[in-house]
Amino acid sequence: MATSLMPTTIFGMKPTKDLTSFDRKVASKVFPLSSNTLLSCSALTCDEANSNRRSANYKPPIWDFDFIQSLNNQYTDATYATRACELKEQVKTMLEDGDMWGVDRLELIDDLQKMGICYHFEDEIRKILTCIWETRYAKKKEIGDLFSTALEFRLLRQHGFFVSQDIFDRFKNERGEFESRHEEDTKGLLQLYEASHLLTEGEETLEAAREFATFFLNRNLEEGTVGIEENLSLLVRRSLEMPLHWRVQRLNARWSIEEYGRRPDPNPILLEFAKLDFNIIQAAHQQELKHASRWWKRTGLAENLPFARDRLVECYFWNIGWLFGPKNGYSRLTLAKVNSLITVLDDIFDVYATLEELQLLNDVLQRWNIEEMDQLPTYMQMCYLALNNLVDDTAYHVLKEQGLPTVPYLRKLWKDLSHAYLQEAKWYSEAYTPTLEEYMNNAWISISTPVMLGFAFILTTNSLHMEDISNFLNYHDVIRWSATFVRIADDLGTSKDELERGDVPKSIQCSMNHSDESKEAAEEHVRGLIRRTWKKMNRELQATDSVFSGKFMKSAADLGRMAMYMYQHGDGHGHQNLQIRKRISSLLFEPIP
Ligand code: LA6
Ligand code: MN
Ligand code: MN
Ligand code: MN
Ligand code: MN
Repeated sequence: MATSLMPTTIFGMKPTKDLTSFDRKVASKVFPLSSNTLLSCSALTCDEANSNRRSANYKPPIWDFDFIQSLNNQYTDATYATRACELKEQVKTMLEDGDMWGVDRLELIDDLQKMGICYHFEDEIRKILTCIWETRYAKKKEIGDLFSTALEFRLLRQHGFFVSQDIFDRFKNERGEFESRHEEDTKGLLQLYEASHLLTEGEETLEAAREFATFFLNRNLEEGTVGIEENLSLLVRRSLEMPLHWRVQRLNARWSIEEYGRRPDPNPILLEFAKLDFNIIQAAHQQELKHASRWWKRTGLAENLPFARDRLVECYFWNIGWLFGPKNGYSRLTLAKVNSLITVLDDIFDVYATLEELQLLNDVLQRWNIEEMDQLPTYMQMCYLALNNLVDDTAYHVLKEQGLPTVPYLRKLWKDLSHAYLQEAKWYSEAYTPTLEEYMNNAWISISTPVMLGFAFILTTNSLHMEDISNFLNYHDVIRWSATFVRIADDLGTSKDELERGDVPKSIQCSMNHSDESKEAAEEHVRGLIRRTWKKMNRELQATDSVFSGKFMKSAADLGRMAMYMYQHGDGHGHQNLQIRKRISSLLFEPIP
């Protein structure tokens, strides 16, 4: 038997298995051999604990500290901002141009949205849509073809104007089916498909529209129907992969700008403005990332807890998706820290710690008495103190900005997370497979979405009140729906690796276990859960009396969209697959030429 570097019999016990070099590296860092720290190994001996530890073998980060600090972006220069201002005024004039009535103007708004620059023109867009809604819908005037009807329907609903699904009735025959003359109208079908994803529960026409459009778009692509030019077929393929309504605007912007540039007659002003604005925002993101990476290095967590994922860039990247806008820099930065600590804490619970250590950690976290910290093993102390510091820093910021004491509320978010994590660790140790419902009742918290949305709510709400915060902690359904998107997307992308290394059964396995489904059927089942949840989320997004502000509702939906993007091709958060590397690189590091 090979000799291990760890003492074999500190408490008179032999390790049950040899330590790998990885274990040794971890052990020597996490449990330096002073008598003081040995005591902190709690009930188990270090040997026994270490021999039971799992490993996920996470790779080092792709983009390290030096790379991030060396980023040097010309677009922070004021001359670019000046040019952007000029262009913005010109685009505004285009929008206000009275001649451009009808479908052209709708397409312009759609292009502004797709290219991620509509936030500059919120007032103008609202004015136009109000005018359309008042003239057409209030007065029930005749409307146009499938293409313009569907486009108008989508834009109006996106902006909170109610339009009934019944406007699609005129495209149906007497049997209530969509008429066959639309089957070849690929452009119209594409708009119908996009519009149909704004459906809410019980909207059968939109459900039928989605099926009809999906079927014939696929057929037309396969048959290469005459009239589909290359650009249109690219758009169709991309939408079938994921509809526009499920995509985060910022993450889709680069692709859309490039697509716009390939059209036969792109407007040069619009194109220049979209590219410039994209690059200016990217430069601001890089500045924020530099701050975040200096913080991450200062914590020393990556070196001291080498079993955990070191994913600062990914953790920051999440937030460019769901916390958009020049005013949200501080929130994006804070949430990068939150995500990094969630990721470490999750690996402590899922990979590294023993159940006894986790029970102790959870006890200490629930009481949150910082003086009890020394009961924990050193590696847990580091995570806990980093968490405590982040909570205090954030609360200090909120106190300064809004005059409100938020420490207990921010702590509560982490306590709930810890509680849900421990539940999973117990299930794992008992080899218990919950039903899907039982699993989801815990898993929407254990995916950490309530923590993220809670921090975002407190940081981004204008004129916040204490009662708003305590209401938040009742976790309205919206929080759960957002968390459902993130949880299911994560399970679809990560559960294969998780089960291989040993982890609690995830949604797919829970579903399989209790219904004798195949894996494919179970995946379809949980994808169905995402679809059903979208209908509820859409209802709330379109409501005029939502409990949350429109801005916060959009963030909650965007966090779900972000997860669908991160896990679209597997584990984009932990596993560094090629697709996510390219995505992060093109959005965060490479300006549009
Ligand atoms: C997911 O990892 C992870 F680390 C997160 C921080 C959650 C997703 C990221 C967000 C929402 P993993 P688990 C920023 O797949 O153990 O290990 O809950 O999460 O399945
Ligand atoms: Mn995990
Ligand atoms: Mn976990
Ligand atoms: Mn209020
Ligand atoms: Mn997972």
